[in-house]
Amino acid sequence: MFRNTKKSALFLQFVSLAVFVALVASLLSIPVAAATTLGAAAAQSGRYFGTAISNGKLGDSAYTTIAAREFNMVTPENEMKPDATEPNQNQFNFTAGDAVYNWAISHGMKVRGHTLAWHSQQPGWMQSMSGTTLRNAMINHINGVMAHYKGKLAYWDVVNEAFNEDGTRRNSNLQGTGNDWIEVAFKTARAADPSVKLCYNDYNIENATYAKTVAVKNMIQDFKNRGVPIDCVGLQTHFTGGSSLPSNFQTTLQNFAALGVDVALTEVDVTQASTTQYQGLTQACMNVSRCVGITVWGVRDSDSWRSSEAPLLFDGSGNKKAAYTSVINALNAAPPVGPTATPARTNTPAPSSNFLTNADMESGTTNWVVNGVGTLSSDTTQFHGGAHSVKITGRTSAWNGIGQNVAVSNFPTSGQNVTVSVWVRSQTGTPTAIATLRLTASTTTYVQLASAAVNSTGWTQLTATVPVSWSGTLTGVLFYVETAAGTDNIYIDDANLHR
Ligand SMILES: [Ca+2]
Repeated sequence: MFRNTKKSALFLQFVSLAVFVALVASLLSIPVAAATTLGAAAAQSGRYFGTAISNGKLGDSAYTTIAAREFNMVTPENEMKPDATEPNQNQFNFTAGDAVYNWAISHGMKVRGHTLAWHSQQPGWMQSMSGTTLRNAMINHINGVMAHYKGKLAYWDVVNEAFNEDGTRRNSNLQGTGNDWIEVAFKTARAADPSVKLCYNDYNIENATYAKTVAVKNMIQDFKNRGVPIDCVGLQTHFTGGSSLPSNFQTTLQNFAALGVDVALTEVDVTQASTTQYQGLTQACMNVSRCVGITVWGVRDSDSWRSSEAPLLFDGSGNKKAAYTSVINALNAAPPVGPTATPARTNTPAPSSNFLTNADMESGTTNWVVNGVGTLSSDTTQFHGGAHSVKITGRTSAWNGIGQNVAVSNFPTSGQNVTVSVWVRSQTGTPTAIATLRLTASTTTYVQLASAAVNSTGWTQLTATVPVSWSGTLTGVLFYVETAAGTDNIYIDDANLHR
């Protein structure tokens, strides 16, 4: 067991020296060596740099060599669109989507899913549908595709391009099913995979005062106000001659971020790859703390849907263009993340939507899990709201309880406050109920959120706002309700956990 003691001691000396050097370097503000790839440069400030990847080009080694070297996020260019994933109704096909996904994962990259509900690139059978039939087909499509990729993706573009340039809704067959189709899509998506961030994606929403931008902003504000789940906005950022980088681009990003959503540039390409526009769009993202990353829509100019305009960062021969240099320099100049970095956010973010799904327990025990030992059941004799609660019986330890795994992505930084509210009732007795978060990072941390004595004659609310901190990379979050010293049977209902 102690065979490696000497090696360990040497290693510790090395670590001590490295820590000392890093400390001196930080005290003297010695710049860190600039990263030499787009992905590594973006990662220094906690962001990603991605590209669209086409399954048909994965056999092109010049293409895959650049993509594997430069990027750390992948968006399948066409392979997860509705016509690709459900070519015949209720017959799903993930062959091409999986090929891109597997290529990305095998190269250490994350994946943005694109896209679930869109007026374009619908399969033929869907194009001819309308009304309730289409609405149900959309819901079934979201459920079918998201089930396949459940827990695997970083983001999903749930809805794509739903607005006209004048800010009205696009007159699509989906819009024809009712104005609530977008929120139904997002609610369906949240229930299908609570672990993935859900985005609205559109083009020509880069200018803060443009009617379409304002309309999307108003929709997100409305969703936030009413608790419709939405986590992010994708600005496609296709800059053409008639639609180039607006001077208020950073304001646009800040306006969206102020609503409590992540923002991302999702499909960037620029006519003739203008260096000033590429520098400006990158800098705007770096200046907004919730701008989480940039994706260019293709690797080389020859891979672009606008290839005649040479809009990307690599030429057709795979050479880095001047725009590449302006982008990587802006990425490298962004303040690094870490304990010494100054938070760029100055305003308090808007409250997030509820991290918990089936929070009213009206869908039985769906998404609720046992922490430790016990049995969950959907109870119709006791409920705080609706007609159901979730009950746990058979606990053998005080820490056993009713829990739900929460997406790590809901906790972007350590030290933020979360607010909890959950209603609890005992079957007998008056135990003290405790709402707790178990955080899995470099060590496991338990954060007691709220506690109260509960009883069998009524419902008691546990509520509080508390900071949540951990060290290292957060890999798991479990919310659960236990009792302090006993194995009581308890009911919970109407749970809410949000930032
Ligand atoms: Ca209920």
